[in-house]
Amino acid sequence: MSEQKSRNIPPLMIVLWLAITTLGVVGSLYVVPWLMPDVASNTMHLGVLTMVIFSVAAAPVAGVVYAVLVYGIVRWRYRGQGVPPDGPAIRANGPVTSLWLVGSTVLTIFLLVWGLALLANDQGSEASAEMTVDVTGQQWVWSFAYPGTQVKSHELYVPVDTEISFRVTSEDVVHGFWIPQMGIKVNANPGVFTSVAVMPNKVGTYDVRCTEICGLNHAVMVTRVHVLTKSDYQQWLNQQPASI
Ligand SMILES: [Cu+2]
Repeated sequence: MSEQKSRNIPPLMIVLWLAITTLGVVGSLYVVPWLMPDVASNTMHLGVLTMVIFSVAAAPVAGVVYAVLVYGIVRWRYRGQGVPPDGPAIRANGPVTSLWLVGSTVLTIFLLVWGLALLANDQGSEASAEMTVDVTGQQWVWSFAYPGTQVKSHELYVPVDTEISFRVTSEDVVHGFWIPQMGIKVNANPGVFTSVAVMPNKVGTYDVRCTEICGLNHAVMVTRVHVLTKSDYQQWLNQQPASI
């Protein structure tokens, strides 16, 4: 076998790469969103979009790995006796090493820029929030208080299309306040307040879960968040007893 011939990428490997990459792209576009929770805020929309775009970007890389693996198993299997001889070192192959150096540089810079742009664009804050809800975790229940009122509840109620800041703390150990469908999560630490802001954009009932292992019943430290229309929310607030 000549030196020149061993440097070429076999056509079958390119066909395998194209097929696996296509499969990966189709899977990223259709399977990834299907695996993600419902989308109930713009924050979550951007989260799902990021998952899809990063999966699409990863597809050609995974394509290279599996194409070389499958091709190697089929075509490069050693059928002789004893220890197989080494092939030519890949580092000596200029086109292949340049391709992967340039490819991975472009990919990582793209992921970095995308991530930073998203972070800068989607930072809800207490400053711009239209209302605040106090969230308290304790073993093993969530409590919500609505400042400016005497109302407290164990299921969360919020109005739609309103930027809400959650002021989160804990009565005992570290808990984690998570609303999967809104794409927000922040630790609930005893003695301090952490905050996270979001604008729910879809009326419905979603999950509140604890994300820090906080003791025996951590797994069942769940409740619900009801996103109501603004008038329904006002009506709910007015119907509550002064405190519980
Ligand atoms: Cu927990």
